Amino acid sequence: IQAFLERKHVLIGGKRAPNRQWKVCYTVLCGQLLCFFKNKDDFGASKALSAPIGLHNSMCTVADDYHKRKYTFRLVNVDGSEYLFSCSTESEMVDWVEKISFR
Ligand code: I3P
Repeated sequence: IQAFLERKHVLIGGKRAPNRQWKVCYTVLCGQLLCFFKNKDDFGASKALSAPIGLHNSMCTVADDYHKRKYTFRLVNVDGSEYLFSCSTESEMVDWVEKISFR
């Protein structure tokens, strides 16, 4: 699964992330990693935008307590980092949550 998603870094190691801006990322689920690129061409060229997120022991759920955006899911990692991802449609969000959870 791969698509443009908006990403917000909420926590780093359990602490408030300094840069909390939403950022558009071409996001690719690749095995145990969630990888980020500027666009599809950069994905093709393996030119990453930022470090991937390791999904081993991570938890992915619909962020139904976040009301500022629709179709947002949350990814919480064992290392205490937390991210929000905003999708375009509900079905897209459900698809990401299922694929990340049952990868
Ligand atoms: C952040 C930006 C985010 C916002 C975040 C702000 O400010 O406006 O959109 O998250 O709020 O800190 P800046 O652009 O100056 O980095 P939300 O969209 O979720 O409100 P937060 O600090 O309450 O997470």
